[in-house]
Amino acid sequence: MATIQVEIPDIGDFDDVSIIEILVAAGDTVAVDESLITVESDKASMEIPSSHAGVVQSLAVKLGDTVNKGSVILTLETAETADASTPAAPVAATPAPAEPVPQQTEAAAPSTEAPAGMPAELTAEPASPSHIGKSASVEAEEAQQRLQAHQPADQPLNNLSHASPSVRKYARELGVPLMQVQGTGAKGRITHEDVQSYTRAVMQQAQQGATAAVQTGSGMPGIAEWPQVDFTKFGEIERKALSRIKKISGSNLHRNWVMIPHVTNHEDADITELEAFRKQLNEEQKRAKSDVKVTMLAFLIKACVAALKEFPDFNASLDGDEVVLKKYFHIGFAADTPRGLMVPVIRDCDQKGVLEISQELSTLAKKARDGKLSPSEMQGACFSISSLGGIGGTYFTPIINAPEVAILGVCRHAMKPVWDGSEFKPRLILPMSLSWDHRAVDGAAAARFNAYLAQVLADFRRVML
Ligand code: CAO
Repeated sequence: MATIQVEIPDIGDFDDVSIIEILVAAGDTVAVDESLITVESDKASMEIPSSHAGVVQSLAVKLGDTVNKGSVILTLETAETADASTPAAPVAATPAPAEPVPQQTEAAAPSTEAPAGMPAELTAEPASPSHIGKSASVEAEEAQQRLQAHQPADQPLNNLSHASPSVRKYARELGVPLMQVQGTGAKGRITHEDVQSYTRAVMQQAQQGATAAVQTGSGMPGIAEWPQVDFTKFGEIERKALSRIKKISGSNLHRNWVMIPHVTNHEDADITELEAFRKQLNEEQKRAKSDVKVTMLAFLIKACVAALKEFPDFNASLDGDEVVLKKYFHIGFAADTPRGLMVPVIRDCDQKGVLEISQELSTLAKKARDGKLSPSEMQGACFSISSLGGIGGTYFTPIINAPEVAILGVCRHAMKPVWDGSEFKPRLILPMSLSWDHRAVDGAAAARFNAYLAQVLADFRRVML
């Protein structure tokens, strides 16, 4: 243990500089190179870093004091043996009125991310190497050049901000453009509080904008405001609150539709033999007094598992610059319930037969309709199917259920004349629509997926391949 006095080091051609910031207090633990105070001359401001690590015993200076080389800043208790007094570490000068420049220390860094709504060109610059050894005038010129790069054409270059290096560092880390901050300190100096107030105001504005955009569906540049209509002018109306599920699924669907580049490929599957087999299976189930009823959806789930195995890019999720390929086969299915749309998930469909899947399908569909699905029964899907077959329609565009990359929509099958090369034959045709995320897969893969799926449904023995 040793007690040392940390002094102002040789700071070059600067005499009688004023202390404009004290960055530590008695009892603080400081690391080597951690800034202790900020001093300012009429040419530049600079932070004085600590030469040693230790605990601050007492401060020998106060705000506004004038100091020179050798002035004692504070007394430090260190773990090492040292001379009774020692100058602080060497420092680099920062021209006072200039663009923020990186410092050597990492003090006071709550976040490195720019707040939402900040223009990208005004966010933090990557830190550059130390400035030690450069003269204040060279730094001033470099800072001026950096400033020019960011300066909007209509703003005069002499409109420079007045702030200490630590405030500049803080602003840079938050992505705050200092030129837009109103200084409330002495002589208009920008303080930490000014940077915080600016950030708070920008965040509030961004939040208000986002809320308005969600409520009106607009707020994006170039998109017209949502029409505000007094419907009572045109006839009688009734207002009903949206159900909780409608609100949740609505905002998820909106996000997925807006954020995923959807493409939908349509395909017809000949399910003549499969439907005959399904009917036969249900007869057998009845005779066996089983309560399991098999619908086309159970076969579709098995056929989709076969297609996902064949085309693993569809059994995937995007995660930043990576694709997550799943080795499991959990399939979600859209269920229409009185409260709104829900998507229960049948797990490990590759390990289950059509009868087991049918059983689970009807249990989960009933639970969905009764509002009894647990969150875990709606999680973990790799791929979803939306079947409107029991209702009607031909083709539609299902919305992908993020973070999945594809969804299959099927409509009502119909008997159609199909040319077999010599004559038209009546065949039962199932219309299918596959929506896929163009970031994850491309059109050729989607066409192959659909063609394979149709082949499997036309000859279900292929599921075993
Ligand atoms: N073509 C013709 N008939 C079909 C068919 C198809 N593709 N698919 C099912 N059917 C028949 C069934 O065989 C059944 O007929 P029977 O009663 O004569 O046997 C009838 O339609 C009703 O089937 P179902 O709907 O009860 O069962 P399912 O397994 O086909 O579907 C479920 C279950 C939960 C998916 C369905 O009830 C449902 O909710 N579908 C709506 C999904 C939805 O809303 N999608 C849109 C999402 S985007 O808003």
